[in-house]
Amino acid sequence: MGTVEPQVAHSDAVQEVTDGFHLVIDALKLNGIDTIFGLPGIPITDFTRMAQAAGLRVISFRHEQNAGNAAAIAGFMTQKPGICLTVSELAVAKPLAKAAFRVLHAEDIGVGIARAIRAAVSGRPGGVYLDLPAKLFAQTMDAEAGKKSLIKVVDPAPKQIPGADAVKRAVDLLKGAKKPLIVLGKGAAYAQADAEIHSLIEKTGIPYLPMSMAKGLLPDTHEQCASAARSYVLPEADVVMLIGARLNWLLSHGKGKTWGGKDHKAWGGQKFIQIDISPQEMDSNVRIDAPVVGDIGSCVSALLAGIGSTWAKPSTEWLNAIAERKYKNIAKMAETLAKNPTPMNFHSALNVVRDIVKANPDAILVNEGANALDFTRSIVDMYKPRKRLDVGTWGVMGIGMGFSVAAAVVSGEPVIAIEGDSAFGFSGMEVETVCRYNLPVCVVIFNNNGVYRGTDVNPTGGADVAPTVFVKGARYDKLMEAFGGVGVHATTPAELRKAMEEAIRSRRPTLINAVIDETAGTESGRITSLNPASGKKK
Ligand code: TPW
Repeated sequence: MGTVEPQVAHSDAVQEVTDGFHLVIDALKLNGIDTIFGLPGIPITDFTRMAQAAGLRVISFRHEQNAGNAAAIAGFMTQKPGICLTVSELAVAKPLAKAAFRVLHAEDIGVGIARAIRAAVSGRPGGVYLDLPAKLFAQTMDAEAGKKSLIKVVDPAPKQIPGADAVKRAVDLLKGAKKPLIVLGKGAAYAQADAEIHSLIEKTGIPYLPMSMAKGLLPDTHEQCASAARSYVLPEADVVMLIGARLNWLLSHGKGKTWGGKDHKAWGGQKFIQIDISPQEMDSNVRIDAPVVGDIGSCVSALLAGIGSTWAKPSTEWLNAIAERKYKNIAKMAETLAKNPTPMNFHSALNVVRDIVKANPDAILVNEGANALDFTRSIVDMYKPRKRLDVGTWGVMGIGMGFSVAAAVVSGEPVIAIEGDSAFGFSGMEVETVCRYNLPVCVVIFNNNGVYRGTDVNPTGGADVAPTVFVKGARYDKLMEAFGGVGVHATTPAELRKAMEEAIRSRRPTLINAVIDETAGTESGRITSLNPASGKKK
C-alpha cells in the first residue's frame, strides 16, 4: 500500500494516510495490471512518476492516440484490460466508449476501477473510460480504510454457458449440411480457446475460413483452410458456422453476390449458425437459423460434446471441389511471387516477408495500409494464434506503431510491422518510442510514393502535386536513424531479406524503407468498387 507523509492527528497519534494517486496505483496493481500506456501532462505527470516508482511499467508515447491503440491491442492479446492514461474529457469519450464513469471521492477509487475492469472485459470486450478529476489525486484518507476500499475483481469475465437446446439446434443443422463451412473471427482468437477450436475443426473435418485477425488460430497451411478458395466457398456453402465472426461489411453482411445472391442485397440461400458472446449480434443482417450465445470456449466445448465420436466428415465431393480451386490458386500465386521485377512490387517484397514469418512463427505481424494490407493478409501465412494484428473491422489507419510497441512490450517477441507509406505516417513519430524503449520492432514501409499509389497528376498542371501523392523517393529509413535505430534503404528482395533477417536476429529497432513500384497495386486495395463514380456528365 502506498502512503504519503504521515500527518499528526488530533489525538497526537501518528495516522497513516494515503491519497488518490496511490489508491489508483494500488487498485491497478491489486488487479494484476503491470503496464500503463500513456502520455504524461498536467495533471497526470506526477501520477506517471509515482506509478513508475511503484513498479508499474509506464510506456509513454508521443501521441495519446497511439497509447490508446497500444492499450487496445494489449487487451486483445492478454484478455486483461489494457490501460491508457491520458488527459481527456468525459463528454467526448462517453458516446464512443462501452462504458464511462467518473470518480469524485478517493474512497470510491476502488469501486470505480473494479467497475471499469468488469465493464471492459466481460461480455463483448470494449473500451471503458474512467474519468479521474485532477482534484481527486490529492484527496487523502486513512491508509487502512483506503486499503479496505480497494476491490480485487473476482472472475472479471464470467463464462457464459450456451443453452442445451441452442447447441442441439446447431449440431442438427450442421449434421444435415452437404457443403458446410466454418468462419473464424477475431472473437475466436480473443477467446484463447485455441485447443477446443482446433479440435472442433479437425473432428468435423469442415473447411474453414479465418478472418484477418483469426489467421494462425490453426496454421494457414492447414489442409482444411479454404482461404485460397474464398470466392468459391462463400457462395457454394449451404450451412455456415460463424465462430466469433460477425456478418458485417467484411463478410458482405452475409448476402449479395459474394454469397451467391442474385443481386447485391439478395440472400444467397445459406443457413447460418452463429456463435457469439452477444445475443444482439444475431439476425443483425440476415436470418441466423441457429444462434448459440455464450463465450466461445464454452460454446465450442458444448458443440464438441454434442458432435460426439461418430461424426461423418463432409463429402469428398465438397472437399475435392474446394481443394481443386485452392491448389490452383496457390500455384498461380507461387508463380507471381517467384517473379523478380524491377522495381520491386508488393508481391516480390511480400514473398520475402512470407519466408521471414514462416521462419519466425512466434514473431508478431502488425499490418496496415490498403494494398500493403490486402496483399499481406492473403500472401503471408500465419502459424500461431493472435500473431496477426491489423486495422480490424473499420480499417483504421494509424494503429501501426501503437500496436507494435504494445505487442513487443506485452509479448517480448520480435514484431514485424508491414506498413503502407501513407498508413505509417499516421503514427510514424512513435519510432522514437520504439527506439527509446529499445524494442525489437522491425518496421517495413512499402514505399510507393503516396496514398495507394504515387502516380496521380494534378489535372490543372499547377504546382501542387495530386492529393494522393507524397514526396517522391522519401527516405523513411533516415527517420529511424535520427533516434539511434537501424535504417535500411532496400530496393530489391535480396536487400529486404538481409535487412529483415538482421533485424530479427539483432532485436534492434529497425526501419526498412522498401521501395515499391509506384504503379503497383490498385486504388483502395480490394475495395476499389466502393469508390463512387461521378454522376456529373462532362
Ligand atoms: C483514420 C482512408 C484507407 S487506406 C489509406 C487511407 C488513407 C492509405 C493507403 O495508402 P498506403 O497503402 O498506406 O500507402 P498502399 O499499400 O495502398 O500504398 N483515415 C483513417 N483511416 C482510413 N482508412 C483512411 C483515412 C485510407
